[in-house]
Amino acid sequence: MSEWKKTWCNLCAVTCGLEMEVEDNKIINVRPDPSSPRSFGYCCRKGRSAKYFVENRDRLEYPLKKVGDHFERISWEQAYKEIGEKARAIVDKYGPRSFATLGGGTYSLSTPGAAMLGMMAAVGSPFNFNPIGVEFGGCWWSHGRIFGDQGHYTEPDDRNNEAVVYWGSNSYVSHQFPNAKRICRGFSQDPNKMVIVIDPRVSETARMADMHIRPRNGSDALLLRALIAIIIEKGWEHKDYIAAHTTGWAQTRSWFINFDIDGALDVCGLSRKQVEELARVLTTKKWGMHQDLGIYFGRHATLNSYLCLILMIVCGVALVKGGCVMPERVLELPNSDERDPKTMRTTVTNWFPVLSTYPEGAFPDEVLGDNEDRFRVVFSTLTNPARSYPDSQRMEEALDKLDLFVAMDCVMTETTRHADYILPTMSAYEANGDVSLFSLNYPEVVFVSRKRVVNPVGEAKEDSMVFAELTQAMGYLPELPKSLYDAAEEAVRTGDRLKYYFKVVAWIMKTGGKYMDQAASIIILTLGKAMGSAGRATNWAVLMTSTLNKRAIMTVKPDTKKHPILSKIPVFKDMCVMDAAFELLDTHPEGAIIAMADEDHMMEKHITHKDKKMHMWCQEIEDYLNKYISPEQEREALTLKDGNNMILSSGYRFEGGMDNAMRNPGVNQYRKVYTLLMHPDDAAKFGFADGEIIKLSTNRGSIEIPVEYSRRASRGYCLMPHHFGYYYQGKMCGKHANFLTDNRDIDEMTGNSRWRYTPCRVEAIT
Ligand SMILES: Nc1nc2c(c(=O)[nH]1)N[C@H]1C(S)=C(S)[C@@H](COP(=O)(O)OP(=O)(O)OC[C@H]3O[C@@H](n4cnc5c(=O)[nH]c(N)nc54)[C@H](O)[C@@H]3O)O[C@H]1N2
Ligand SMILES: Nc1nc2c(c(=O)[nH]1)N[C@H]1C(S)=C(S)[C@@H](COP(=O)(O)OP(=O)(O)OC[C@H]3O[C@@H](n4cnc5c(=O)[nH]c(N)nc54)[C@H](O)[C@@H]3O)O[C@H]1N2
Ligand code: SF4
Ligand SMILES: [Mo]
Repeated sequence: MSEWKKTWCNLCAVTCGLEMEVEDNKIINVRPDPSSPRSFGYCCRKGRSAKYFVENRDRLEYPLKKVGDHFERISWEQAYKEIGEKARAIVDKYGPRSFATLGGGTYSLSTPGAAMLGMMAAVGSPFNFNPIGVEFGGCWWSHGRIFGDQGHYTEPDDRNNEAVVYWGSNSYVSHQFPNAKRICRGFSQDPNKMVIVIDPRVSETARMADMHIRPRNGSDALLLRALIAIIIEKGWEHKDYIAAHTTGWAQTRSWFINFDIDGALDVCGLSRKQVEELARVLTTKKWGMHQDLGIYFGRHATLNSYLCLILMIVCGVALVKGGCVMPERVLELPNSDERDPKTMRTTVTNWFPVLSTYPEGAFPDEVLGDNEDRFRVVFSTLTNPARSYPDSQRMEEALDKLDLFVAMDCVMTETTRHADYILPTMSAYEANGDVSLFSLNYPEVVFVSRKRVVNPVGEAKEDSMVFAELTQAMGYLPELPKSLYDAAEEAVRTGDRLKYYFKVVAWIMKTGGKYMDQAASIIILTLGKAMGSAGRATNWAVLMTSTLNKRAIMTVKPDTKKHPILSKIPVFKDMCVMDAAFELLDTHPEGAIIAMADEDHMMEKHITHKDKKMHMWCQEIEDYLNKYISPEQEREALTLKDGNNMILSSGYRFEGGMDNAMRNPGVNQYRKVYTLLMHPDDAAKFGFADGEIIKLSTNRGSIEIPVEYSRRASRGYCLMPHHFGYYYQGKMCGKHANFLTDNRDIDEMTGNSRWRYTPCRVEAIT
């Protein structure tokens, strides 16, 4: 007998609601969940193929220890004892700088981060690397400077926008917001709305655009500077808005005065008429912008993200209804400020964090350096940096050099292969309670506590539990008192979790606050065990400490019968509200709307500078503009050199691939997907036949790959996917794009990889 169960897709940040048909503990069918308040009965092809993610013949079932050149099965007890002792001895000898973590959360699974951050605080190391540093560094740094907060970023208000600009984003394929296909199509078909795409090639999204601007690859900085200069030249900037809500406009304006607009547009390969029309539309319509990897992984990534925000402000659409809004967050990470001398920088490359995360390109050099306190102990989870970080060769060399590398995953990967210990963790459909850091609906704040769909394989544990138990094994957390375990049992029995909460707080206070940072682990070890789920307990802890209620936007009301007194006392009312939200989610596997963004007070709520103004001017940006962004310099910088004859997009999204999570080749059965997309004109120029296997080289390596004639590529710009180069059942399928990339080819300001602009050489195999 089969049964349909509700869950949320784990394959991208959107986390669509899914229903899975389960028989004999196997997922046999997947369909979108119409009752999902997140995605309203929508899911994409990856979501429908989610069973390929779970069903993988390389699933990890038991803890493994590397012995010589192979792995041997060991018990969890042995794993914890050995890892705990070794890790602690190294950290004690070389100091906290020798410790780092990779991952800790993906776009769709974020709970493990709580216990992991606790462990890092205990060690005293801030060095974490994860997708925030991979892609959002420049964008969120810019938000930090302009709005004062790195953790909330602008997205289109697609219900009320008159136009949506996709800048360097192929959302029709890659999504990144709920119902992407429906929304792109809806805008495209509505005569009163516009889709504007800024992308050098005819992507699937560009194909449905009302206006498609095709700048030369890598020339976005010139385009942005010229576009804003045109707006100012015409006097089209929104003067009242700027006067009311910003500081620093006079200085910022000077960046665009006397700028050689025509020279710049000539390098971009665009006509002034076309860009003036874009400027006219942007200054007369309410629009939202979704920027993505064409910007984040492009040349001048941080500058471009910054100028996109300046553009929004100049047009008067930042933080206004129908313009660019900021979705609320249940979970928040601490902001970072590199100007604060207390912010720790990496030892070798001197990198700073953005929103508590360091740029991934720095990692290999922080291990391969010969300083005493180089990274020596690394724990990784929910990531595959041996493929997903730039420069697979250097990354693998670094992983091999570590004194102790502990990797967690649900499958054997190119990263786990380098570990001294591999710890098996559950897949999203086996764990309970997981959530996504991202809450992408607007104005609704939709949250979930993902429910178990199938039973875990072998001895797999939840990531959060492993971090909590390892923190104990490393001696950073003592054996907890029986009273806390009893209180947790009672909380589960009676449903009164607040009493338990106070007991935990009291115990932490009794120890002089020493274990404050370990609160998540303490809750996981006690309440998590009592609930039978570390994820659910973390989810509850996350809600209890969320700032949502302080923003006065919660729609969930506390159960006043449950806590007749507490629910009336302001400081405790927050907790009662958030606890009620947990209860609501616990009984609604499809998720629930727990709060509504305050659309009428966006600036007040989301600008955290004391003066509640947007700070437009920034010294670093001014210096950078002066140093690099002129037509002459850019023309020279964009000229191919060193024997290179094309630019490569090292990675792009197609429907059947999901970063490194879709490893089972079954998902792309009967499709030819491991190819280099090349414009037929280029292919003809080089004399390549469609399907011909050619040699593709960069300064870091060479691979062989079949050419695919495609009008989705643009002249001079070829694209290869980043979904290959995995071992499956011991055999490697294709090569990963990161065999060709350089971890030092990163944005100078915040360290994003330049993966959308990799100079390369294509040639026939002789
Ligand atoms: N199917 C699928 N969907 C996914 C993923 C996946 O692996 N597979 N991954 C998810 C993740 S983690 C992310 S971050 C998102 C990313 O989603 P996207 O950013 O939409 O993904 P890309 O395919 O890299 O598309 C970037 C676009 O930028 C364009 N571009 C390249 N160079 C330039 C340039 O110089 N200037 C401009 N303006 N544009 C340029 C490219 O032509 C391309 O159309 O996708 C998510 N969704
Ligand atoms: N060249 C190039 N490199 C890129 C990109 C590119 O466009 N080009 N894109 C970059 C981007 S935008 C991103 S976000 C990163 C992503 O890169 P990473 O952050 O490293 O994430 P993934 O590659 O998706 O790896 C996720 C890992 O987590 C495991 N995992 C996934 N779900 C679960 C689960 O539910 N349970 C358990 N236990 N394990 C799970 C998977 O098995 C996989 O090994 O890659 C980046 N790398
Ligand atoms: S859009 Fe993302 S979350 Fe939704 S079904 Fe596709 S992969 Fe899953
Ligand atoms: Mo990403």
